[in-house]
Amino acid sequence: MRNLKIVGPEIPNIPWQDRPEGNLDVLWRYDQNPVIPRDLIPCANSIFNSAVVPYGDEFRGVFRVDNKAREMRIHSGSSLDGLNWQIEHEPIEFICHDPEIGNLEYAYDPRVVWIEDRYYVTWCNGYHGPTIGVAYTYDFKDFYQLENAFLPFNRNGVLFPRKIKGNYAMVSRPSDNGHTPFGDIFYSESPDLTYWGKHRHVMSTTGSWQSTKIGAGPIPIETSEGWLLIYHGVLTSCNGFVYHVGAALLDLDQPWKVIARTHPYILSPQTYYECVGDVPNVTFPCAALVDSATGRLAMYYGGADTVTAVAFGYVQELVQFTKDNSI
Ligand code: BMA
Repeated sequence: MRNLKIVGPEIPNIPWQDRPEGNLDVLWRYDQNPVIPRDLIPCANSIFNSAVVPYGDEFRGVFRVDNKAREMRIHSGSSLDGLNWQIEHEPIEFICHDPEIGNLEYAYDPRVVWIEDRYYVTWCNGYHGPTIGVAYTYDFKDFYQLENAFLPFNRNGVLFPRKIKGNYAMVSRPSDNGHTPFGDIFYSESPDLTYWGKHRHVMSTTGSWQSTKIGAGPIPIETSEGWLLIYHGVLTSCNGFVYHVGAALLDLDQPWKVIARTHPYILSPQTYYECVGDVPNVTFPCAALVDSATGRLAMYYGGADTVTAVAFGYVQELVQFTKDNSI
């Protein structure tokens, strides 16, 4: 994969640690994990499933904070190095044209993406059940909320970083109002981020670690071999759901066409902070920084619905691994 072309910004100061000697995995964990402890800000019960982006030569993010009333909220945050974060003590209060939409019930599992001239945020938004909230910001201070993308019930709405054939594009996971014991990934397009259609099926569940449900994780990464989509896959064990991480390659022009998809997982709950917490055995990725010059990737994921952790890898190796180990 030496000649792989990666589309995206260069991030020379991307958080990084070399693969530990003897480690043969395609992703390896930061040895100072978790980077965000559950109690970083006073109101927090837990801070996890959060999204970060480069911002000038700094970093910004939107963080899932479940507060001590166990309400799910999202907060803005900033960092000089992508590892040490300052998170606002108050949740984001969206500026919204319509109180019907702006009336926040709950917000969780944010994703953030730069498209053309601004950052967009999507998240699981309570509107008579979970659906996909959409907002934009220029500065991570003022956030402007748009229409919800879909009817309930839906989760894991993840925008592509550019329009595809002139339309905004999103993958999502239709679900139910509870903990959803099923779920495939679908693709949709919109000319204006208000009206969504051209719905296509992308991937179903298959065996083992991705047998109960799957959902898109970080913003898809554009490469010359296709969109690299990191996603979560869930197995139902006799002790509940187990959340793993996998990867797929999607066609660049028709992203509902799957080119390859990992048979083994690429990360699973194995460390203390992934196995022990409010919901045990969860690795849940919501963001990936990629330095297009080197292919270095820093993936941010929630551990056990409690803390935020980082794993590293190379996009070139992930693409090769996905092709070599496809279902
Ligand atoms: C999903 C979402 C995630 C969570 C996961 C494991 O349904 O609610 O936010 O990490 O369950 O509890």
